[in-house]
Amino acid sequence: TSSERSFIMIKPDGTSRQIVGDVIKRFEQRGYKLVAIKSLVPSQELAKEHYIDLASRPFYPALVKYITCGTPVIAMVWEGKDIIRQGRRMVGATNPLEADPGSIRGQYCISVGRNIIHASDAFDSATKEIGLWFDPKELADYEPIAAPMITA
Ligand code: YYY
Ligand code: MG
Repeated sequence: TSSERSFIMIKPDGTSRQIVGDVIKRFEQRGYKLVAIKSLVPSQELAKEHYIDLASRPFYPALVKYITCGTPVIAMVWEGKDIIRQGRRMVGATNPLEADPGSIRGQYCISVGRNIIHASDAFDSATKEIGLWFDPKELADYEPIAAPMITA
């Protein structure tokens, strides 16, 4: 639906490598609406909970360490038609070596352990992640002036 929302996060390597502007530009220019954004260094607790489904995997401790390394992440909520599925396509495959060259991972990285960006993978995970990273008061409700030129 047009009000579908996804949680998109630039990871510490993406912030460090200064691809923040490009990521935002891609989602803006595609026609998606930025509903919330903040820069923060996540706590261990937050990072662990975000990736809780992967807790039994061997890379989990290294993943949490990387997300909490001290360089900020850029947490965002984007909204628009099919944003969850399209966000995954725009981000590209988990392993950047398998990612489409036009995707964000396919353009900017080569290692699964430093793949620069996160995107929710389904409606349920998007709902969970948005609730985990943002207070409801932080989610803006507004209409971009170009909206009728983006969705008919
Ligand atoms: O959703 P996505 O980020 O594409 O992949 P997930 O399977 O949810 O894994 C989350 C995160 O874990 C991935 O972006 C990098 C890391 N990871 C890893 O370091 N090594 C793996 N073999 C698989 C995932
Ligand atoms: Mg995932």
